[in-house]
Amino acid sequence: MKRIVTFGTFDLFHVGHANLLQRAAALGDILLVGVSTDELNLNKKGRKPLYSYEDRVKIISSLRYVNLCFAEESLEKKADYLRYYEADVLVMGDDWKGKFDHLKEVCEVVYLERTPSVSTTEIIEVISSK
Ligand code: C2G
Repeated sequence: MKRIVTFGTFDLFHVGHANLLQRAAALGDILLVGVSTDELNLNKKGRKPLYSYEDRVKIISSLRYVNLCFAEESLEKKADYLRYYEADVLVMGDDWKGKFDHLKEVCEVVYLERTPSVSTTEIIEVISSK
């Protein structure tokens, strides 16, 4: 059983998120998703996501290619999460390319190409300008 782990906020869930999770799942047998908590986002981006942690987990867990969600409470704990969930592969979008190479000592690290022309930030900007 090949276990894939990925991390993200997945706020205002969109097709770029779906593509990433679907392609991550296709690399193995089980997909586990570390969903960043509201507090982590507050520290990281200076604001809480528009969708709460509970709602984001509900949406992501509803996808047929996701087996389990867990809370990502700290960016620095990635190695611990990967070991705890016995990850064979860490998958991230290529906006993170190179950032997690040090985790190659824990498991394989794969960066997948981002879906162009869609982002949570852009959706917020478009809606705010209406
Ligand atoms: N993504 C993508 N294509 C897009 C937008 C996002 O492939 N058009 C991918 C990102 O590369 C990431 C995942 O979808 O792998 C989740 O994106 P975000 O919610 O923006 O995640 P982020 O806030 O970058 O959090 O520990 C790392 C963080 O938790 C990642």
